[in-house]
Amino acid sequence: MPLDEKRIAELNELCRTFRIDVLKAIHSIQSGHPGGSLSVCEILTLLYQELMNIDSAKPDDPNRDRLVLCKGHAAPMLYRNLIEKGFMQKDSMGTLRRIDSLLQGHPSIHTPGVEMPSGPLGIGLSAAQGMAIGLKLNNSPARVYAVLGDGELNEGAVWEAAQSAPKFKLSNLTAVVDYNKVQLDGTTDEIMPMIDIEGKWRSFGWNVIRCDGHDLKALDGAFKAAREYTEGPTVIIADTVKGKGVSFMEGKAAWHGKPVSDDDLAKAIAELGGEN
Ligand SMILES: Cc1ncc(C[n+]2csc(CCOP(=O)(O)OP(=O)(O)O)c2C)c(N)n1
Repeated sequence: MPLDEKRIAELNELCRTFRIDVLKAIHSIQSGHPGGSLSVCEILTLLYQELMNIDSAKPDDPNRDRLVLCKGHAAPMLYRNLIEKGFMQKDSMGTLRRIDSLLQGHPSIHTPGVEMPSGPLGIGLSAAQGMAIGLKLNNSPARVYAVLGDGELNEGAVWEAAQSAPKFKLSNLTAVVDYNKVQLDGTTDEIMPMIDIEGKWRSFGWNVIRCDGHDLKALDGAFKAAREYTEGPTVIIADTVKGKGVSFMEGKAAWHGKPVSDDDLAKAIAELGGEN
């Protein structure tokens, strides 16, 4: 069933509050990655809050869907989603990046709901592929999602995995590229031009879908098409904006890994319609 307008409005409202909560957590510890957390908000929120078959009461269910956040630095948005699904207590966001916290700067296997540690870019798609092969061998209905950054595609290891997933006809694997066109210290065009991002994946044998990565309806349609494609893996190239939702962060590499000051937080919260 496609999402109805009421559910889209609810999920958009969740996204708005998740953005605020993530910025508050990064502000609180004065460390973290705001830009890439905000760009991946709708992708993660739609998957975790609507589409994925996961239950925090049954974290080891062999048939649960899996998600690998390959761009691990966007961990705060992952954590906020896991908290909403009941994997951790509501107030855990305030412990982000603190010593002994479950919420480390990059996803750890010790964090409830995290399927694969990440931080070093380039390794996640191979891990997701291994999960997809295992599930397929077990005839499991579970699906695996790998969420990558576009700067992450500079890593050669991504393309080793991209090359072999079609060989194994992994129709249970969906990669999503958070295509915000900005990396750590510049635009993707400046650092390592993609030239033809869709053509690259297609030539490796993937089913390629392109959509607006902030439009929940478009994303929902893309995930549905991925589920219906049975010949092999699908990649969704999701056009996004780094820092989405906060005007002074949007499209700026400077907000890749910059702490949020008191003033920045107040301005961001005002724009997002929250309370300081
Ligand atoms: C192997 C590796 N090299 C370098 C880094 C440092 N690093 C962290 S994020 C980042 C840029 C990633 O850009 P992108 O994938 O576009 O992330 P997004 O813009 O979505 O946040 C880099 C180079 C890393 N984490 N791992």
